[in-house]
Amino acid sequence: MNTLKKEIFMFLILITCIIVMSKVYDQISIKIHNANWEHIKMEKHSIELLDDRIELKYINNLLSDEDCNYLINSSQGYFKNSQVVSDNGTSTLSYERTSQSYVVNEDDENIKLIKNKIYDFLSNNVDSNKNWDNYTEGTQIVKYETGQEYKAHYDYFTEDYLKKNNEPQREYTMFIYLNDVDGNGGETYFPNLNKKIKPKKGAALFWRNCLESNKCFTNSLHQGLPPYSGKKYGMNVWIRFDEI
Ligand SMILES: O=C(O)CCC(=O)C(=O)O
Repeated sequence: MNTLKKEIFMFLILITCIIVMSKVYDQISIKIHNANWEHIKMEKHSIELLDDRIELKYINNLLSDEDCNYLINSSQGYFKNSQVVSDNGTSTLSYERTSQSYVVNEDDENIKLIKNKIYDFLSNNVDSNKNWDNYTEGTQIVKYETGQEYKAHYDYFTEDYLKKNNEPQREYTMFIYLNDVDGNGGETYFPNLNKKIKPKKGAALFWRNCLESNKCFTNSLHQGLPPYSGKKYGMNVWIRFDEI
């Protein structure tokens, strides 16, 4: 082999080594990353019953800081003005809901891991035999800028809506706080229960909207109060009576 050939050969060996090393490094990083997610998955949440009339529960530490940051960061640039659903099934803008929202990409592997924590909660506390993925609507991230709000409303659908749109009723709601909100403001308020809950990163509220499709609790009336300073991020998981 002349010198030039030797140099080309050595160069190719070097490039191959770099490619192999970078693949090995990627695999190791993925393993470490997944191990961290697994570790976070093991974090223990605690549950406090706030009001038994609607089975309102406060779940501390449902999601980790890393989960919340991931959900917030991966939704940047996608937010649109939030809408409300009218009885004929169309979604419209409303002065009652001034936040922005975004339905997450359910195919994202990290989102799947986060959603598994929610399904674990549902399996351990509601029904261990259901495939919860089939009962939940697309998960919605909500962002409130200072002063934005969602006025008092129910999450369950009216009978009119259910008649016109052949869909199962919303049985439960889970609302997860994705950040801490500075000072006062940004609480979730249940006026009929006289309960005001302050957002805490990773904590969640969980309540029952209806006992049966047409037996819904007016005590589940709730509102998202406006943050007085900074932003509030949350995540809605609506759970139906039947598969959707
Ligand atoms: O922002 C909140 O605390 C509650 C949000 C809410 O009720 C909703 O998005 O339906």
